[in-house]
Amino acid sequence: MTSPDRPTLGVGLIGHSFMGAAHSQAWRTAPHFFDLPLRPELTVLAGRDRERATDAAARLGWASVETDWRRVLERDDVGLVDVCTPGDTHAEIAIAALEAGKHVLCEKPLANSVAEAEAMTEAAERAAARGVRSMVGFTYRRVPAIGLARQLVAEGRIGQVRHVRAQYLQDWIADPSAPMSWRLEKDKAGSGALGDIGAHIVDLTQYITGETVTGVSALLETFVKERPLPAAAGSLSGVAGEGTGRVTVDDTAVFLGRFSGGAVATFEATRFALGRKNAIRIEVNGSAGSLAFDFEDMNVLEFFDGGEPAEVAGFRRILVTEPGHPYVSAWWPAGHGLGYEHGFTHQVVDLLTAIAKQEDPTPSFADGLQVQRVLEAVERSAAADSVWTPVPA
Ligand code: SOE
Repeated sequence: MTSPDRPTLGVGLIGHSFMGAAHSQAWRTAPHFFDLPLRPELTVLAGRDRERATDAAARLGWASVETDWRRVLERDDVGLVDVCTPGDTHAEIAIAALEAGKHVLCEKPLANSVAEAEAMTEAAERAAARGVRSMVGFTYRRVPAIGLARQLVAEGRIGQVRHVRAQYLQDWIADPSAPMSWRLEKDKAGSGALGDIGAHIVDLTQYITGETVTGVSALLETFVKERPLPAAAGSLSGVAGEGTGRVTVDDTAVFLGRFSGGAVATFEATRFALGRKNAIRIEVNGSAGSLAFDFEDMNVLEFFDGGEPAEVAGFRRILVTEPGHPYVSAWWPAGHGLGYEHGFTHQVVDLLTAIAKQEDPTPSFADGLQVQRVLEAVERSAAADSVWTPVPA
């Protein structure tokens, strides 16, 4: 619990859909479970449509509403801007906020292109020199089992990393009659499964291994090229109405990669894996052991210790709910487990702690830019078909 006499930090949230709601619960909850050096205040929520924004503010706990994000930046009672809008607006909002002296938390992927991510990183570096901090929201880093996996790799418990196997599997658009959304429009989202969920597994595998992806060979595919337009006016898709709209992003991204420490990797991101809802599956095989994680069983990390006698060796399920595990001591007694929303709460805790210590939080915008470079390399590789070898009929 955060003491009421801690200094406050006014937060301005831009966007109030799925991510806006997830971030709102984090800002609300964090001070009740963690002893924070700064007490966040849910000062203002911004959304273009006043009625919808007012309704969201009431539902999510925000004290006031603006319909233009620029007004949020002008307010003296806002010290931090939380960007939860589609990717096409990240660069403009985040750069303006940093220039206005506001700390920034920006949803992933950082931007829609490497050029935008570079401009954001430069702005972040200029701002950091003035004590203004920024972070990109690769939230899953804050799942306790992921934190433990990184710790075990760093301690050498699996030896040298040889294989990285990563999948992010969802199925919410497997049905061809699922409607258009901004996430299926390239000019809004930048890319499809690649940027939306592939970005997470690129970041997570780099975070766990402490290495970076140095090259890729990729395939992208769009299975359903036209979808019904959503009926609702004011939808973020910007294409609401009758008839169909064109899907301009990938439905799936599959790629091979090499890591800086010599490991080889396979990545798969799809929203067409029927039956898989939010399966982030990561397996890392090293010279001395292996680790495996699946977000659909997110309180568990599987560990194989290659040093054990073969007769008794085997993957063991570590229930990552002990007070000694990352973040867990603030929550429930051992065995009671955490959920999707806790990662967002931990993100806020780490961000506020770094701001109070006058340190740069991670993942930084530079980390977001590096992931953006991997995404762009995947797109270039897929477009070039450079290593694709057709099989003769
Ligand atoms: C949609 O695919 C989505 O909401 C992603 O955008 C999020 O980053 C992920 O946490 C869940 O799925």
